[in-house]
This record gives sequence, C-alpha cells and structure tokens, in this order.
Amino acid sequence: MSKEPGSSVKKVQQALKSLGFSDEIVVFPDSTRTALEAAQAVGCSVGQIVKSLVFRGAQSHKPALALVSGANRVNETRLGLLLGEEIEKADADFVRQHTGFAVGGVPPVGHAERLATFIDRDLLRYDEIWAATGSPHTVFRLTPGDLQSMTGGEVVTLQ
Ligand code: 5CA
Repeated sequence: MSKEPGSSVKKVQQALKSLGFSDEIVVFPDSTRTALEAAQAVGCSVGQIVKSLVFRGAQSHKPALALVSGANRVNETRLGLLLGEEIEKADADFVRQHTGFAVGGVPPVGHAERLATFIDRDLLRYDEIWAATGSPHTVFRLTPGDLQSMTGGEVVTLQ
C-alpha cells in the first residue's frame, strides 16, 4: 500500500481543514473497513467508531446520513420518523453517487452534496471518537463536539 494518501483521503483532509479542523489522519496497514476492524486497529471500543451510514428516502429518493456509534444498529422506523418519510438502506452505487466515497471509507464530511445528517446520541458518551477519512485504511480522531460542529448534524436517539 502506498504511504501517500489517495485522492479520496486528500478530499476529506481538505474538507477538515476548510472547516477549521486538523487534517491529521492515521493510516493503518490493516483494514479499517468495518467498525470492528477500525476499533481493533485503533485500540478503542467499537462504540467509539463513527459509522457513516447512508439511507435513502423511499419516496423522495433523497439521501440521509446517519453517524452511528459502531456498537449500534439504526432503527430505520425511528430515522424515517425524523426524516418525515420511510427510508431504506442505500446500495453501494447510491452511496458513491451522493457522498463521492466508497462503502467502507465513507467519512462524516467532504461529501459530493449536502446530506441531511443525524448523529447518534450514544457517541456523546465518549471523550474521543474515530471516523473514516475516505479509505478503508484511514481514520481520524475527533470529539463528539467536533462531529456536531463539522457536520451540523442533529443529535438524536437512533436505536
Ligand atoms: N471505515 C469503517 C469505520 S469508520 C466504516 O466505514 N464503517 S461503516 O460502518 O461506516 O461502513 C460500513 C457500512 O457500510 C456497513 O455497516 C454497511 O451498513 C454499509 N455497507 C456495506 N456493504 C454495503 C453495500 N454493498 N451497499 C451499501 N452499504 C453497504
């Protein structure tokens, strides 16, 4: 694997910088494709990993982003109520089309378009959390407060 960050990672670093945050990322030789793998690589609890999950409005076909603690599953009925329409899981093409990133490395910022964003309240339990930066081998460290300010997401109960 190259040591130089690829263009997807650079895009996220640029977004972080332009939002006033550090663009420091951590590159792992092992996969951080799933929350569990990311937690093992970082050496943190799986709950401290931010999953960036894309859903699709069943009627509008608009994307929505759920930033979820790695320990949790999204209650799709609840997220649908928050959005005002039923939702369904997005497929990999939809994720790439609306975020600009491939599944397994979707970051919380730097997307191709602005997504309605919801933040899992459980992430606020931690002093530090970790999120993907556009690749399945890189993450960055942030606080729940950072996540709120960089995404403008609404903190909600998602379970
Ligand atoms: N890099 C890690 C930790 S930050 C990461 O991106 N985790 S994640 O949970 O945000 O991304 C993996 C998620 O992608 C899975 O939980 C699943 O919801 C979703 N996913 C996996 N395969 C597909 C697929 N084929 N189409 C759409 N979504 C998928």
